[in-house]
Amino acid sequence: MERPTDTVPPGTTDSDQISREELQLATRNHGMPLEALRYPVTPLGLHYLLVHYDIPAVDPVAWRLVVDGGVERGLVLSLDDLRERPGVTRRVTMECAGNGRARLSPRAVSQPWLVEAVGTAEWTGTPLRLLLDEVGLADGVVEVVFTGLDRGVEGGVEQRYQRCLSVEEARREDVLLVYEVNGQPLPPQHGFPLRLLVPGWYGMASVKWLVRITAVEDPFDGYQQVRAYRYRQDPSDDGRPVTRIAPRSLLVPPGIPDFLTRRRFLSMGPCRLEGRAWSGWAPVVSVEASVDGGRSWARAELDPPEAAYAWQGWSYLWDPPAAGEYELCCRATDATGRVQPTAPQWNLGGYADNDLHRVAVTVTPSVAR
Ligand SMILES: Nc1nc2c(c(=O)[nH]1)N[C@H]1C(S)=C(S)[C@@H](COP(=O)(O)O)O[C@H]1N2
Ligand SMILES: [Mo]
Repeated sequence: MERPTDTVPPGTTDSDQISREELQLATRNHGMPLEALRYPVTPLGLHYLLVHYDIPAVDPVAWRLVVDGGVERGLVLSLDDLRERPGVTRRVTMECAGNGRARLSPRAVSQPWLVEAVGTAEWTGTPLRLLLDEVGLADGVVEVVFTGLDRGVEGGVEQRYQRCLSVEEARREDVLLVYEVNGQPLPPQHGFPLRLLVPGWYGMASVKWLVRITAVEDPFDGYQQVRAYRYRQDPSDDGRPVTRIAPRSLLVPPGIPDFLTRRRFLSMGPCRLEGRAWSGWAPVVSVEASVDGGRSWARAELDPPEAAYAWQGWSYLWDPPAAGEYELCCRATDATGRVQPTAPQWNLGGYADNDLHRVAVTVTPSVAR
């Protein structure tokens, strides 16, 4: 579904051209090259990256985490204090809420993701819940606010990057304060020395460069909570908050790419299409593949989930009947019945656009070497 009216709301564009501002964001941040879908755990450096402002340079010796607000016993913790607490490692797929944004029309002028803002990592940290139990939340506390060290101006508002969770969500046993990824200390760009990890939610909830956790008795009204990350149809609409990850599946583009267009060339013969599928709401229960742009579908083989919030592998054996042009796509359904739509569901910020991943392929009698 394209936007039903022909007006272009503020902050969006209907131009086919990517602006210099979008390019500037796209060169600072980066997606996961789709061939990296082959790895169950994304090698560091291939995991997608999204940084709103600047990457802070943090001295780990001087760094402290402050836990304050409506708590019985406030705490100030060093990195060593956190590392001495009970540790857990979880395999979690993270995806940016703006993934798919650049395919919408009009599109929000922001990080212009196509489909590649995703990655899966082994995150190690200590459960937030244990820390909240230790400090003791006061009776009237409704939310917990997480503050990053990074500062910037967004929508005309100077701010630190901040997000909140309800007490219930913050006390989920799988929410972690993370200091390692794939067995190494967090690198600067992924939140060194400490980040929040909220499995199942879009990436904006997992605050990086964490310095403060504050229990609050009034709903938090920070920019990233009440202005950004809302599903809205027009700027006057308060919208609904963006929370969990909608189901999506991607496929490893088969064959070899054309350098500029990335159209694929594949020689005749059986080809195992493969990819990954995930949902933050529930496990994926089926993936279907199509080789005719979504007109007809066949059930793919789906691997069982390896961890509660990690993507699942899928594959489909395709034997092209003839040389020619094909459009491959895939579609995931999760256990709640949520399924990927065949066309975008438009919203102003370009969030959670999980319509089909389409890959154009030319099947040739043989590939030139
Ligand atoms: N402090 C802080 N935390 C942040 C952000 C940020 O800009 N600053 N970006 C958020 C967004 S929008 C996403 S999608 C994820 C990206 O995490 P990654 O770069 O480690 O993949 O971090 C989130 N946490
Ligand atoms: Mo994001």
